[in-house]
Amino acid sequence: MKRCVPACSGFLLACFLAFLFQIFFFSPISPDLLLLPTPSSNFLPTNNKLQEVIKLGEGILQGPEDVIVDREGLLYTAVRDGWIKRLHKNGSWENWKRIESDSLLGITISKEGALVVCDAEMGLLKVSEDGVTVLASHVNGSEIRFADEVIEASDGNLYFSVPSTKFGLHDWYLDVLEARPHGQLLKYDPSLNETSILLDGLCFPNGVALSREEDFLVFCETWKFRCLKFWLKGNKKGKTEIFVENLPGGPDNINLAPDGSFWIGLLQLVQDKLGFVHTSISSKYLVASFPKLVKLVNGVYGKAMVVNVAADGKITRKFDDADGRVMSFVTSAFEYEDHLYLGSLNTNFIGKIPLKVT
Ligand SMILES: [Ca+2]
Ligand SMILES: [Ca+2]
Repeated sequence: MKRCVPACSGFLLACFLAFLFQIFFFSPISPDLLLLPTPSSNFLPTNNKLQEVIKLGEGILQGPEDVIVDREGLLYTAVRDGWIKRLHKNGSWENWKRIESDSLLGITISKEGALVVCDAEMGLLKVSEDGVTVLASHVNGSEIRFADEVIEASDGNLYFSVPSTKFGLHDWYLDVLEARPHGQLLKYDPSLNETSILLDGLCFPNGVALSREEDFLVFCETWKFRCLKFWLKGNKKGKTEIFVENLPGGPDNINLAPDGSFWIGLLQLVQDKLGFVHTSISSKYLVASFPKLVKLVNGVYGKAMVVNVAADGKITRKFDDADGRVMSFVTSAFEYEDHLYLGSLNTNFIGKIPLKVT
């Protein structure tokens, strides 16, 4: 019995060392520290307005990540089973086109009326009545694995984001835990059928929008809690500057509003009280090794928030669901005819709220 004690403790010590070895040397991440937003006047009070949404298409839309309305008033969204569905003005839903994919993300409408779709496996796709065409699948010889959001300029150029060249859509939270810049902003030029890298080394670039005058792009760096401007015209052409920072959540998709402001879906990236994980390298190693811990730390399923940011970068309005009772993981907000349409990766409907107080 006495001889068993040192043998047992030796065995336990060996197990513990093997566990540590596994966590540190076979980790999927090589982490850096992450700075979380600091409470400020940017953090408008909680109003739980997103608990009052009208639910569109409830039960038939699994994870409608993005939403857009075309000139005729048809509303489009792409859902997890690969269907692009559209809502007619008379209130009926149509299964419009299907793509063999569970990873359709951002969508936009092109001038010619086609839908441009980001797919986190195949790249940038064009979907029209004629079918599906791959516009961009490679850049500089590398596969585009995680296209996220796209916007078309009036000259036909498409600007789109790749949040991470290291992690895919289903491992996106590992990119947050790693907190190193693996993202790109890309441009697809249809006249040359060519894709190029505009910016590299970005911190999870997600939503992309154009200003009303198309003089700059705004793109969101999710785990930097900020959106940046990339100038397309004028004497700052090619330069990048901060549009809005220290947002009260990680910005996902962004859409231009009719008044020139922007609507941004904000993600609660960390569960309340678990922020310390992002400021401790060893905690990051530990969490990244266990998918259940990753899910526990990730806060996106517990809250929803959208903000309106004026063209000068000031946050003017905020709607939220502070405990995720009706909506959580709201990724997108699109304004159309005085209503806001809300996409989410964790609902089975699109939320709709009136913007004018009657
Ligand atoms: Ca979009
Ligand atoms: Ca997105």
